[in-house]
Amino acid sequence: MSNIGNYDKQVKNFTWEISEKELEYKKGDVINIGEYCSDRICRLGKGDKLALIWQGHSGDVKKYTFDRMRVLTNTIAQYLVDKEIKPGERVCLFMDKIPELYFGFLGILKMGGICQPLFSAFGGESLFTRLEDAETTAVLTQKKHLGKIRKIVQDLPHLKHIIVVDDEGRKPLREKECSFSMEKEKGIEHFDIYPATAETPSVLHYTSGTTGKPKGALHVHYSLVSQYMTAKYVLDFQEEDIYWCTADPGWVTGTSYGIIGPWSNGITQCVLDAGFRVESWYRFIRDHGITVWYSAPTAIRSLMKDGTAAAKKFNLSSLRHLCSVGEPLNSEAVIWSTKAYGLTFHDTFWQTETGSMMISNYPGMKIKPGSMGKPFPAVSATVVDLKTHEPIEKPGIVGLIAIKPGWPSMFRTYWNNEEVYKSKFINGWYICGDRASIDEEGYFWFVGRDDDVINTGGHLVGPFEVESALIEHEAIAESAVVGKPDPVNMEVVKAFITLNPGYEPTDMLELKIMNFIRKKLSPLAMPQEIEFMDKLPKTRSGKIMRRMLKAKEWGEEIGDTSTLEDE
Ligand code: 6R9
Repeated sequence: MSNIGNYDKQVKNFTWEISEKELEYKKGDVINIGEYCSDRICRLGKGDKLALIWQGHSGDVKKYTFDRMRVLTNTIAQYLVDKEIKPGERVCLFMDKIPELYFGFLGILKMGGICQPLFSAFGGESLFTRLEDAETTAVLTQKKHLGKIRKIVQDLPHLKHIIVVDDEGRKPLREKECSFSMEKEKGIEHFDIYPATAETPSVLHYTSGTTGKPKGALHVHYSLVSQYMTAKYVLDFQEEDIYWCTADPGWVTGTSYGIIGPWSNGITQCVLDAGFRVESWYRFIRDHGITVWYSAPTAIRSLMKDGTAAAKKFNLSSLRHLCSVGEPLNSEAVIWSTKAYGLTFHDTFWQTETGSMMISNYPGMKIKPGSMGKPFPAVSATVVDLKTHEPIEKPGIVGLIAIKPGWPSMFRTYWNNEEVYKSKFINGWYICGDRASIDEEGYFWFVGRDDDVINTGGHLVGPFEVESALIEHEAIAESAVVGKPDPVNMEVVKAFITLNPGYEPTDMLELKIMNFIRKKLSPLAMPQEIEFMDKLPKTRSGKIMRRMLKAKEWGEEIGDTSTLEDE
C-alpha cells in the first residue's frame, strides 16, 4: 500500500495540519529544518541508520549515518558561529556534489543563516550577480573553484569569508580566505540550534526570468511542512528505501528533494558526484540497490537514446518507484520506461517559487502518459484565462497555471524585489507563468511557458542574462537569445548577433563567443548555435523581437508583426 493511499480520499481529508502533527509541530513552535533532518531523526532512534551514501567520480564511496551527519552539521554550524556569521546573513554554497555541500546546507540552517546554493559550474559573472544581489557574507567552496571567487571578491564588499572545505591547509590562502575540514575538526556533539520559527528565512534560490537579473526566491523554515509530506506521498518513501535524486542542490530540486524531503523522512539517500553516463548511472543504481529514483526528462531521454538493451544489461530490479521533474515528460518517455524498467515515470510539476511539488502523478493513481497529473491534496490549483485571469471552468481550454496562496513552502518574496513578487499574484492566485489545460478528469496537460525563459535540460536560462553577457564581447554589437528545439534537452540556447565593424562572421569567432559565454555564465547558458545577422528584427520602439526569431526556430507562424520597425 502506498503512503498516499486513495488520492480522491486524500483530496477530501488531507490538510497541512496532518503534516504538522506528524512532525510534532504546533503553531508558534521552534522549527529548524537543520534540526528536523538530523537531530530529530536520531531522537526517533535512527541515529545508526545511513543518511548518505556518497560516490565520487573515481568510484570512491563514503557513508554517513544520521548521527554522524548530526555531529558534522553541528561542526559546520559552530565554525560559522565562530566566524561571527550572524543569523539572517546569507551563506553561499559553491561546491560540487561533495558531502560538505549537503552537510553545509544543514549546518547553515542550524545556525540560522540563509543558505544560498549555487551551481559550481557557474562562471564568474553568474556567480558575481548572485553574490552581489544577496549581499552574501560567506561562501563555502572547494579549492578548485577558488580562482573564480578570487577574481570577483574585490567587488563584493559584503563578502567577508571564503571558506575552503578541502584545502587541508596546503594552499597559501589570501585575505578573507580560510581553510576548514569538517572531518578533521573536533566534532561538535552539542550545538545550540538557532530557534527558527515558521517565518524565519531558510533558503535563497536564484531563478532566471525573462527580463532583468536572476531573482532570489526566499523560502522559510515552515516550508518543511510541504516538503516533508510531498516527499512522503509522491516519492512514497518507505523505511527501507534507498533513494536517489539526481539533481544538483544548485537547483531547488536538489535541496527540497535532495536534502530536506528524504532526510526529514529519515530516508537513506545516495549521491553520485559525477557527470551523466548511461552505464555509470545504471551501475550506480545496481550497486547501491536504489529503490526510488527522482530524475529529469533530459536524463531520461538520454537513457532512451541507448535503448532498452543498455538497461537490460544491468540488474535494476531494486527500482520500485520513479519520478520526474523540470520539463515536460513526453508520453514516449513514460511508455519507454515501462519497457526498459517495468515501471512508469511519475511526472511532477513545481517551481523554485513553489518550493515543493504542486501537481503530480501519485502511486496508485491512473497515469495518463504526457499529463503532469493532479494537484497535491490541499493544494488548490487551476488554470486561469490568459487575459482576465479568471478560472477557466471548461475542460480542454488553455490558460495559465494558477495556485491559491497558502501552501507552506510558498516563497515569501524575491530578494530585494518585492515589486516583482507582488506582480505574480493576480485575483488572489499565484500565477506560475506556464500554460496548461485541464481535462474532464482533472488531469493537467502542460502546453509551454508563458514567457521567453529557456528551459534547457530542466534548467532555466534567462535570455536577457545571456544577451547582456554577449554584448560584452568585443565583436558583438547586438544580440537576441531564444530557445531552439532539441531532441534531448528539449531546448538549447541559440543566439542571433550582429557584429561590430571590423569583425567577420567565421566559425572561429563563433567558437570563441561560445567559449566566452561558457566561462562567463555556465555551460548551460552557452549558445549551441550562433547565427550572424546583418540586423535584428526590432519593434518601432526599438525592442528586439525575440518572438519572431523564436517562431522561426520552432517553424511556427510568425504572428502579429504590426509593431515591427521595418514595415
Ligand atoms: C522544480 C523546477 C520551473 C519551471 C516551470 C515549468 C518547468 C517544471 C515541469 C515543468 C513541464 C513539468 N517545469 N516541472 N514543465 N512539466 N513536470 O523545475 O523549478 O527550475 O524553477 O523551473 O520548469 O516551466 O515553471 P524551476
